[in-house]
Amino acid sequence: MSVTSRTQVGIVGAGPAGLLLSHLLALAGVDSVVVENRTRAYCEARQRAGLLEAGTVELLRSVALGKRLDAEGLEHDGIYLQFLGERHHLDFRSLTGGRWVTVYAQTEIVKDLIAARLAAGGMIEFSCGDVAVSDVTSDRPVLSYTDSSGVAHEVTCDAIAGCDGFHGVCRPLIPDLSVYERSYPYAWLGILASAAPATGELIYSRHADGFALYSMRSPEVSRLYLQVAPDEPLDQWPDDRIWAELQKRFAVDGWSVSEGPITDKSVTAMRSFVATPMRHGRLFLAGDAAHIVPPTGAKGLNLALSDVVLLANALRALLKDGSPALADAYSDACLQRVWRSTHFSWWMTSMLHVAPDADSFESQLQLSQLRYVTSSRAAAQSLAENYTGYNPARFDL
Ligand code: RFL
Ligand code: PHB
Repeated sequence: MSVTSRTQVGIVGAGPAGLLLSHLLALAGVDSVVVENRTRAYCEARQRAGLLEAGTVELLRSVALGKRLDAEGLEHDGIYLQFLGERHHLDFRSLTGGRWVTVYAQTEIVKDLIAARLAAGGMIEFSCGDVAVSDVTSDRPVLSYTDSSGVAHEVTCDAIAGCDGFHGVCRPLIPDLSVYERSYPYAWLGILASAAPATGELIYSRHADGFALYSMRSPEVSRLYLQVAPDEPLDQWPDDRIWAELQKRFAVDGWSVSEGPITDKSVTAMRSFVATPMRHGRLFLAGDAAHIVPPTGAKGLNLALSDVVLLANALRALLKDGSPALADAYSDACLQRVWRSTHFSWWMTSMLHVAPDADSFESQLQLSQLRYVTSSRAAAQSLAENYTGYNPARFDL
């Protein structure tokens, strides 16, 4: 026996995509239920992205999610690119006519969104089991799950949003899916450290021994990444070895990485993945459920949130005005942006990492490209325009 209920949009996944969708739909007067298989604490602590495009910041501000972001986010005017032991600054504001990026961790966005939804009486079911979706080609698709106290539920919906990430249950429900993918022959070892960052802006460093990225979470917390082998065992990386490798890959005269206790350590595979179409009947995919980019371009979270803006506009038109045009255009509209970000992320990744089979010809091409980007205004402008967010999606308030 299941408890039956009704909502307009059933949302699978309480990551940034699912939570923001539920928030935007509520602003548009559309009901939703979010079903998540992890605990709230797990969702709020999962270490992932840190960098928001200017358009993502503007979006969050425009829908009353900017308060803590404005108080605690760190606005950056540019980044550094380092190669051959020299550090070069790219000033995004002057290159793009005023655009910037903001460091504000995904954990904080997720906390803000959960708090906003619960304060508005929104329904988020955490720690669910047996999450399943059916009847997606009918007008009444069904979202079913077992809640944290063991009670089975069946929610009849008008549409389902698959915001359940790369390993979710929704993407496999789309028949005749075309998949485009690439695995990169390296991974990132990421650490979080209680150490004041020694840099005001992110440093992307290409070193002969591999890529390294210096990022941060706050004036007291550093976030750093090292290129490692794809199957690298974490136990090969005691803290001392990590710091020594970081000092080497970021070395410039008279400067060093600031060290402190490491509070989190993990290895992330690098992959590009695009699945199309992103819609089947009344099932719509958004975010990592449909596409993954390697993190070098800092695009994954920003892309997930842009999908959601387009999806919220489309669902409002479909469910409130009975107009299917935006829903019909949804997949193609998302994919244009997805492919731009996929190209940019691939380009940044290929320019900065050292592939295990790379020869000296490839190294020279990378260095030539880095010299070009740091000496030609047109080349730097292209990087800056893509990095700060090309052509942001707008939510129809
Ligand atoms: P998420 O965050 O994976 O959320 C999906 C949610 O669905 C739940 N789920 C299910 N729920 C119910 N039933 C099921 N069967 C379910 N299966 C899964 C999951 O538990 C989860 O809560 O996807 P979403 O919302 O699409 O968000 C995407 C982003 O998380 C991701 O793209 C970014 O984190 C990528 N990324 C970065 N993006 C940026 O824009 N800027 C960055 O600086 C950046 N850095 C990064 C990153 C990702 C990284 N890793 C770890 C992959 C740095 C790293 C290291
Ligand atoms: C991060 O702060 O986690 C981060 C920043 C920029 C990237 C990837 C990750 O390109």
